[in-house]
Amino acid sequence: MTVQVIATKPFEGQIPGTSGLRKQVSVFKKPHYLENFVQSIFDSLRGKDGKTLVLGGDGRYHNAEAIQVILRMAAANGFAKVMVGQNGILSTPAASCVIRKHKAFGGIILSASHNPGGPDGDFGIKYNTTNGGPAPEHMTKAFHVRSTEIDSYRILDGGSVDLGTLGTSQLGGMAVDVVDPVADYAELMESLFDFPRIRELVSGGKLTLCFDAMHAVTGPYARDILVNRLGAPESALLNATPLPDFGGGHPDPNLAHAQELVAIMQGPDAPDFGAASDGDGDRNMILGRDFFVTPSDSLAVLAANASLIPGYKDGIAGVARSMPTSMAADRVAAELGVPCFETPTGWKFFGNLLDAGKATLCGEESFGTSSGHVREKDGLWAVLMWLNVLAARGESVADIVRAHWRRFGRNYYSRHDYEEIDSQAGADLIQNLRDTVPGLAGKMLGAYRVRAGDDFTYRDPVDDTRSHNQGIRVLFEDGSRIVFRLSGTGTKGATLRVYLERFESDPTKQDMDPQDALADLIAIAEEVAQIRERTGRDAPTVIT
Ligand code: VG1
Ligand code: CO
Repeated sequence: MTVQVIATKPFEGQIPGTSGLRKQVSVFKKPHYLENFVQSIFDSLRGKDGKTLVLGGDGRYHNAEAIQVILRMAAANGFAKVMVGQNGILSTPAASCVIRKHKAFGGIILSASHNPGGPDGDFGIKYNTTNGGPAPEHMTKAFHVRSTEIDSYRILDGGSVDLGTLGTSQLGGMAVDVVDPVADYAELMESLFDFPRIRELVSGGKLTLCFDAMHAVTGPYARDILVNRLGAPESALLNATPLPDFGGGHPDPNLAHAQELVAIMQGPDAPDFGAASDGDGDRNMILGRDFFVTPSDSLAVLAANASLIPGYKDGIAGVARSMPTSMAADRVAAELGVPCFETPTGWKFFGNLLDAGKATLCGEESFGTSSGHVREKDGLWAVLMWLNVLAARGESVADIVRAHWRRFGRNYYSRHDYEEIDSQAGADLIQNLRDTVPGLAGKMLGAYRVRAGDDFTYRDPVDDTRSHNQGIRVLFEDGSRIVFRLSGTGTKGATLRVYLERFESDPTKQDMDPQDALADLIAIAEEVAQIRERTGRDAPTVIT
């Protein structure tokens, strides 16, 4: 086997978004497309020679072929070893765990997360650094810059690795270690949570549960942890066989896409606890019997109850949430006397806070929650955290959340997505808001007085870097907010996200349907952004 240097030309648009480079499979399958981007990553890394790379993906269509290509490229680019998940599988949080545990140089995760898969679906690639977390912005920008000037890539001229068999083999001069994708991760989970206590409830049926893996990567993880280690019956798992096209569905754990689970949780024999995870296993949806826990509330509830959990019994250093995530967690942090950080959307912004020990728990409204145990959001971690809270408190999901509202107040919250709108219309809508919202300060919109309007800029408190244009905010005097931003993970047209939030301190008014509670703000959002006129849409495509 020899190293080949293959001539190539740049592709336009190899720009990583909120979470890596995501494109349709048909784009990734163009000759040299994947290779160009992988070489752009490798060319941007300093000090990788002789080091270990972690490699795996969510098992979607094109995963296995792409892994073989990346292995041959890693061998031709100076890595000493690649640790690859068996059959090319590693969930996003498991990859983060493996990088950290084995002190790897970094890792490549193949996933388009919650985007559909299959020949007509999406594919994606992201790079994680030595701390196990997504590459920070200055690195993703460097990958893109390199992709615009690339003229060749390096790859072995042959050789493939049997990904089905655990153990070490050689590829050119590089070692390839095929590792169990679940073992390290499951061990980490066992170190954080009270498994004997949870097992006592779950195996005896005192606490019934249903977990929907949505035919995505978490199936094997859920079987090992929930069934084998915690004694839940196999029937507690739904769609636990990973499929390359996720069974044709959207592997996105929300009320719109996890309908099978939602129906079970609303049915007459609903279990006590329901949960789902996404394509690459980093998202979570938490349900009680006929009860939906918004991700923002979930973060707040977990922060308030963290001291009940073995891994967090000494308290938390701080909480961090993405800017559009509701401010429910801020109230808990204030009561605990710890800081609450507000970051831009995307997990890469939590890394510095976690590395510096400033935050312990992090969350996003988009069904993402995690802690300092890894540097990614972690779907099954959130499930186990909730199960441990349920075991410790002996109350139902709904009772715990309602009691939380009574104590802290309720942040009514919803996100309205307008998917696949015209890209130019989306850009114009945001530009118009950028120009006009600062002038709204002091004005009345309906019954709400505007305190301020801006386009969010983040200053990282650890390294002082700035990130601009992270979302248009309309902030009202009573603490309500409307946020507008364009998605950075879609692959077709543009997706407008509108985030709505209103605080309710009156316990007698905390049990409304969020869409009713937010109706005034929904109308104001339409008025301020002229959504109908600019996008031609009179309703969102997805409401979460
Ligand atoms: C979305 C979510 C964001 C999340 C990102 C990646 O990004 O809003 O909170 O971090 O997806 O999640 P955007 O730019 O489309 O709003 V995942 O599970 O795709 O890795
Ligand atoms: Co994901």
